[in-house]
Amino acid sequence: MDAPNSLAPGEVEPLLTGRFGRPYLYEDSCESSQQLLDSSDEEGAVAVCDVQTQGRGRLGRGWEAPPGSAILCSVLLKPPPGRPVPELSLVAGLATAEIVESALELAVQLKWPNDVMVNRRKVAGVLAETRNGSVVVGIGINVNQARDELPEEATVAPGSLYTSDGVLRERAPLLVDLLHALEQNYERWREGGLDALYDGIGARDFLRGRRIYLDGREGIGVGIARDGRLEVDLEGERRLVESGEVRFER
Ligand code: BT5
Repeated sequence: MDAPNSLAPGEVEPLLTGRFGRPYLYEDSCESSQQLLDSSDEEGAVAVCDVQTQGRGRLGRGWEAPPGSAILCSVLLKPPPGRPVPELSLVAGLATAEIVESALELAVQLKWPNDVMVNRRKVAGVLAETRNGSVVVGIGINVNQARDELPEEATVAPGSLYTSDGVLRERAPLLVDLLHALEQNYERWREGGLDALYDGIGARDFLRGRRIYLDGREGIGVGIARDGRLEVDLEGERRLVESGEVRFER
């Protein structure tokens, strides 16, 4: 790609439009951007790494991306006490889906609880971790990886924006759009809870109507409930799932 493709502060900070991204902490290489923030930082502080040596997924899993290819960022949030933290995965997932949708001009779906899907492939993932009453929300978006640069052993088949439409992109404008969308969705969630975002989430529900597997049983995804849980139908038994992993038929 001819265009500069750096996420260094000089490329990103001049483009920022809102509160999120200030301060903007950047490292060429780090273990995980999740480790660069803690509750002493102000809300909206963002950490970005060009490459992570120990990128984290959920449930002790890893997150991998070659240097310079992806967006790997963490955002510090200070939600009001008592608010359900897992909802923030959906808040951030929706923001990610919205900006990927605008970039690709393709439909983007949310696979509960934290995967962003294009053409049945996972192009982004979200990880929400609590820190002393604050929440560090990590977002990884596969931007310019070619197919052979995506992990081979993945629970959900991976894709990138590049494998979706063949376009190599500058990452800085995408990151700035992401921070803007996240700030807007987070403010709406703070005011009105998940209900305020439900239309956008429900309309992109990947598992709705899909054959799924949960705890060794087969069923159908009914959909993301208004409280953020996933409703499933396991051979006639309705269940609301709080957290965990739901597999689907490829
Ligand atoms: C996630 O976990 O999807 C959350 C990913 C969050 C990553 C961001 S990057 C910035 C911040 N800093 C971090 O250290 N983490 C956050 P999960 O649903 O558990 O998915 C992890 C699984 O996805 C792994 O077991 C792999 O199979 C697969 N995987 C790893 N890298 C991937 C990639 N780049 N694209 C798609 N799938 C991947």
